[in-house]
Amino acid sequence: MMNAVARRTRDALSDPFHDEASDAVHFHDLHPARADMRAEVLAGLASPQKRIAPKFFYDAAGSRLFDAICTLPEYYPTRTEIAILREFGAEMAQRLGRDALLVELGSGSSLKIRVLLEALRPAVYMPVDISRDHLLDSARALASTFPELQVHAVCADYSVPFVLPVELHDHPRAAFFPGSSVGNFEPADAERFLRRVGEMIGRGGRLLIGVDLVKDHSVLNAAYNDAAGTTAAFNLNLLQRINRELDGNFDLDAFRHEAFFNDELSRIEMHLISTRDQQVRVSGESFDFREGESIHTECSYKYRIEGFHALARRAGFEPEQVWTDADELFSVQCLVNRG
Ligand code: AVI
Repeated sequence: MMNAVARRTRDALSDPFHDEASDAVHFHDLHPARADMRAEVLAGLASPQKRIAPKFFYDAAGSRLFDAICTLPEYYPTRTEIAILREFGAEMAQRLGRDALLVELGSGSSLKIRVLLEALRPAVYMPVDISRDHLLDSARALASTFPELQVHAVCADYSVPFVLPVELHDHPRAAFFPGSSVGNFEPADAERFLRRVGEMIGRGGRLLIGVDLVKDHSVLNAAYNDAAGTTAAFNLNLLQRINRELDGNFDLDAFRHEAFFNDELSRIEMHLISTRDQQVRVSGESFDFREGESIHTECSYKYRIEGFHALARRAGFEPEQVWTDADELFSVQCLVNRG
């Protein structure tokens, strides 16, 4: 088992830390600002519609629960996207071109890119993730499976602008953003985000992006209300995290998970509903809840292909190709930056 704390030496070329645990991994720490969880949570609980941002789901327990969600029978996005990547990987590779500088945004365990790497053969794979240790472990594991691959792991918050720490002028640039994480942005924020990705990959750069599609509401509702209660546990874990990290006293038995498809806004909404009138203290401040009152914790937008194309065009991209499964549950789309 590798040491979780990397031993690092300086690399003369691009000034990353060269990870001695794996010859092929270069580590660039852009020192992402830590979210001010206390200020954000207190402001969210004080607003008329109480809210907590979904980025706070992902502490260690939340990340484990999310991994479990991805394997649930009702949660179709992960397995459907992987099947699309498997089936059409060669075509995707043709679109993106070999020998690219391939940036993966929010790479997590780098599981999906494994399906594509054989066909893609990028010059450099650059996973970007905010979670330093997880990023390093995944980058090392990947480098040991693909010993020829140069891996430049970048610890950064991809949701805010950052400059690529490695420039490869002779190689095309491409980005990979799977999982329909774009659906967790408000559409205006998704557009801003895509525009920034466009700036990062430059004119002519290609983005391969996973986008979840509008479908039968019963399928959508089941995916966020699984029978095993894993999504409920994931949602409620937020309150446990606040109790632990922000000296809160949420009674987890006095809140329940609720998720539903909001047809008008084309999004799944997740909420935590207070099951009684109560007062909760967080970081020394009090918040009153009425019975039935909600904390809005997540939006997961679902797109029609034309709708997503319109959004991509507003962000300076031209859609090139769309791959879907036979039931059109999920799509992987190739966009080229015209900006
Ligand atoms: C990470 N994201 C794309 C997931 C989604 O489906 O919106 C998060 C999630 N929330 C509940 N289940 C999964």
